[in-house]
Amino acid sequence: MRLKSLLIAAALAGFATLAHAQGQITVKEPYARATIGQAKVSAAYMTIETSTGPDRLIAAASPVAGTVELHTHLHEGGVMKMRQVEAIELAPGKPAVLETGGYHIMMLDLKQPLKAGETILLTLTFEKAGKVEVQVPVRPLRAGHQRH
Ligand SMILES: [Cu+2]
Repeated sequence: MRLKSLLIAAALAGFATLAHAQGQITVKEPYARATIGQAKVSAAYMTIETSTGPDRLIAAASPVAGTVELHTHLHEGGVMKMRQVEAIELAPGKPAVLETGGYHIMMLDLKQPLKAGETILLTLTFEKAGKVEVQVPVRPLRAGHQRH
């Protein structure tokens, strides 16, 4: 339900989506969080669509990060925790939505600070579609959106 309303909101807003299409995979609205100070971690978010059969995002990598993991957020006893996941599922009409408080691509051991306005390269690996390269703009952290 939440996904549906998000998509409708996006359609109503009518904003031009920054879409990267590669074969059957389309990545929309990718962005990564700028880092604060010497922080060595950040996260990337996006919506990933597939036009053919079901697929799974199984890995990600970036030249700016030593390690990149797929994460989700879980509520445990009223506390929000991150957990690594093996894969993020997607299917035609059921995009993988990576967003604040949900699935995200966790970049660890960053080799450089991520500054707003820059673009980083992420290589996504899908079980069926294989590798897809995405140029990800870095966005500033905003007050009230410190959590990832
Ligand atoms: Cu995480």
